[in-house]
Amino acid sequence: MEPDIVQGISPRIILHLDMDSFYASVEMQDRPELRGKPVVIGADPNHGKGRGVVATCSYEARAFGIRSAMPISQAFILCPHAVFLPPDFPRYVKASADVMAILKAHGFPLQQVSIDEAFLDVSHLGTLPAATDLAVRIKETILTHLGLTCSIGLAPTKVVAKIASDVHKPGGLTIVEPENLVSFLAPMPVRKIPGIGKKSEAVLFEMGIRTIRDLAAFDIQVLIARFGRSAIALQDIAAGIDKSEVKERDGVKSVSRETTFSNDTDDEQLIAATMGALAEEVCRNLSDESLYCRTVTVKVRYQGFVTRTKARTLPHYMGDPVTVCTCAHTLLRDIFDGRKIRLLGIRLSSFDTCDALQMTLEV
Ligand code: DCP
Ligand code: MG
Repeated sequence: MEPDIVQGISPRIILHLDMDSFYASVEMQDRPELRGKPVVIGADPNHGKGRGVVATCSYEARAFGIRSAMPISQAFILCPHAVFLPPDFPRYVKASADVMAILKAHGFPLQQVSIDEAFLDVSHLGTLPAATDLAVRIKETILTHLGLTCSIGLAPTKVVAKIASDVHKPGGLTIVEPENLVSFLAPMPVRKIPGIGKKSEAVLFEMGIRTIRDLAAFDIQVLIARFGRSAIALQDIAAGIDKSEVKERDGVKSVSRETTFSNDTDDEQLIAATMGALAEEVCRNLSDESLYCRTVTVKVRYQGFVTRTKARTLPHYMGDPVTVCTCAHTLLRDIFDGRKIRLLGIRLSSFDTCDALQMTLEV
């Protein structure tokens, strides 16, 4: 198949932006005395006995071999004199919203994909030089207004733009012209393809597939036998074909989860356990979307379909199941009237970031 350049149709121009060492850079911006130092954000190292992992670290700390998701005890061994800081999530959510506001101001379709990265479809600019000018301006604006650096990739597809933004980190700007799409991808290790993790990489290695070129040239029937129908999309990506669009999403209003008991109940233990499970679920949805909330709402439907809700807005942003569950229990106590319960639900709202899906999941 031909890569994503069809004669007569202008190739799309997709911009992918990813902030550099995001949490660490925000801390270094807020505290100038940290700049230039190895800074590690994550669990308390507790003099090398700490449990938990590194969330991220400054590029100065990366020079010592420290990486995201590494045990904090190992990071302490690699660089005991690093500055270790606990994460300040509400601060990062605010910085993320500031970055997204700068991106949104240009009026192009925007898709935020994590706390520190987003796609913009800038095809309407018409030419790569115009898109490059915009990328330079975005980098300058983020640096001037927020004191933060980012890396940008410009390419005809989302996948290639994302791969490109990572090539010259930190502070990079990598442009992949449509005619260079295939040669850009070909020598890269397969792991560079978003979605190929350690496990898939190992399976591909076993099959003798190391580079994206190897993947593009491999017998599709053998790939399908091993990976199922998704092998077709995977091989397309390896060949530079990726039609996925930059999907604008409505601002999230709430994240909620509710469950209907198989039999109406007033069993306190069952109600408490269900509330705990609901709190876990909604908090997982929240963290999947990089959100924090302030308002917890409990919904109770009694026998006979009478429904009551009660909400409480906390003074601070939070997103952990313990806080949510404690708050939900207090609210339930306030509205519980002794009747048997048919349905129980928790909703979280008042978010500090604006770009995510509206989600209501039925159990
Ligand atoms: N993060 C985390 N745990 C991970 C990976 C990331 O908590 N295992 C958090 C901290 C990061 C933020 O998400 O600052 C963004 O993730 P990135 O993968 O973009 O990493 P960084 O922005 O920190 O570094 P880079 O410059 O490589 O993008
Ligand atoms: Mg980043």
